[in-house]
Formats: sequence, structure tokens, C-alpha cells
Amino acid sequence: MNNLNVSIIGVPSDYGQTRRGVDMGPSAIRYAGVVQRLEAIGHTVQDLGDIHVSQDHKENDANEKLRNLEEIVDVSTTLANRVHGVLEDKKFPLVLGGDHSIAIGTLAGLGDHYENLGVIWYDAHADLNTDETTPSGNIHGMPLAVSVGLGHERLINIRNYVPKVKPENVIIIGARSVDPGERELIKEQGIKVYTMHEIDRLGMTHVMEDAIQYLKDRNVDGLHLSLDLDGLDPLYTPGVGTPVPGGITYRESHLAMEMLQESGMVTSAEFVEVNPILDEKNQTANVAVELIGSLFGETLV
Ligand code: HAR
Ligand code: MN
Ligand code: MN
Ligand code: MN
Repeated sequence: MNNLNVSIIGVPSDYGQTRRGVDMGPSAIRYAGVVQRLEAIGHTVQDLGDIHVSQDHKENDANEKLRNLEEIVDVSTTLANRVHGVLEDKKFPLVLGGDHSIAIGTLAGLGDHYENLGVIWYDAHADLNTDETTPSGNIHGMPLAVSVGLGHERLINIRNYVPKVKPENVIIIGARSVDPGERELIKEQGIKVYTMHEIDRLGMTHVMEDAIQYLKDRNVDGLHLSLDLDGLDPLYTPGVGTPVPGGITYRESHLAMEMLQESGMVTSAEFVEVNPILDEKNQTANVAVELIGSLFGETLV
């Protein structure tokens, strides 16, 4: 699969959280050479540029449980339609964030193209809060809940169908900061989670073999990778808004990407939460591009 038609979509949105700068993520990832990297592997790349994101940040958002709801509904709707269009053109959507709230739009554009979509959520967090459980009011802590059909009706109804993905087709990898409400949801919804404990205990090889087999057994007909750069340890990706120590290593992450490539199952991907203002010399964007290299078939020799 070294000759895909990849369509890149940038989403310069920081509305899902309160630290500014993550809206510059798409530029930082482009500057780190994503297009050239994919072309060097043999893929054909079309950079569709950034979707339009309004830049009028309110000083005080009245809705403390759902900050910037209107803006996020707008961004999600635009992005969902763009992603869906890329699939209809038979191209591989590669979405660059932006904070993780953009996954609401990405998944809304994917879910009605497939009969039985699978999702790998590579993240320190579970992103399974709703407006009822959120400790922060930040919508970037909610996109996975929204995608399985839980949360505010404006968010779950993008493109007018619910859910975007079945909870039993979701696998979280790298979790180490999970809120009480999220724990309940994981049990109640039957979401598969490999926390840092399983990664330490079993090793990434075993975790990825299990994860891939699980999705094969569920007969998924598409597989989306939603990779939050804070899934890695902040030693490797310091340029993220909510770093959590004790994360996945650089090599483990490459291994995970290489195993996903080998599986031949991945049909879309997004890389989110790169914040150049918090970064060191674009290190986090560089890691994103290196991981994209492995995911798309780059090898060491
Ligand atoms: N769980 C916390 C909340 O809901 C923190 C979410 C942090 N966010 C992300 N997403 N970077 O993975 O606010
Ligand atoms: Mn996340
Ligand atoms: Mn369609
Ligand atoms: Mn996260």
C-alpha cells in the first residue's frame, strides 16, 4: 500500500480547550515536511489546505460545560463534509489538528461511509466525557463519547446520524488519565482499553497484535487512527496542551504505526494536539511526521 492517494485536510481549531496555539498545529506539521515524507514513500499527495475556522474567540463563554459549542459545531460540520467528500473521491483522508475536538467532525464524515467502522484512539486520555461529567468544560475531552453517540445533541447529530462508530469497535491505547465518569462509560459501553499498565506488562507488540485481531474479529470494513500526540510521553512530544508523564515511548509508537501499516487495515488517520507555542523547536510536529512516515509504509532499510 505504498501508492495511496492521500488528501491532507488541516483544521486550525483551538476551540476544544483553553490554551491558544494548537490552531497552528497544521502549519507546524506541514513545515515538518509531511507532504514530502509521504511522496518519498511513493504516495500521491494532495494538500487540500485548511478548512475555514472562525477566529473570534469570546472572552467569556457563557456555557461552562461546553465551551465554544457553536464554533465547534461549525468546524465539525465543515470538516465532516470535507472528509466524506475525500472518501467519495476514493482518497485517503489525513486530518491535521487542531485540538482533539476536531475528531467529532472527522468521525462524522467517516461513519456513514462504512458499514462497520473501527477506531483506534491513541491518547493519554479517554476523551469520553459528556457535558454532564466534564471536569473542565473543554470539548476536546469529549470527542470519543460524542462519536459513540453520547453527549450534547448538537454534537452527536453532525451529518444527522448517531452513532458514528459502535462502542465495541473502539480501542483506546495509552490511557493514563481517566476521569471517574469516563471509567463508568468504558465499562457500560464495552470499550476496549489498553492502558499504560497493559503496554508495560504485555509490551507494545502484544498489545497491537491483540488490537488488530480484535478489530478483524469484529469484521470492521474501515479503520480510523485518531492519534493524540499526548499519547506519547512528554519527553518526546512536549508541545501538547495537557501532557501526562508515564507515556508511550517514541520507539513503541513507531512499532505501533508499523504494525498498523502491516495490517493493511487503516483507511483514515488524524494527528492532533500539536501546539507549536508549547513546543521545543517543532519537535512534536517532527514526531508527528515521523509517525506518519511509519504508518504509511516507511521502513528503516
Ligand atoms: N479528561 C480531561 C477533561 O475532560 C482532560 C482532557 C484532556 N484532553 C486532551 N484530550 N488532550 O485527549 O477535561
Ligand atoms: Mn485526546
Ligand atoms: Mn456518501
Ligand atoms: Mn489527550
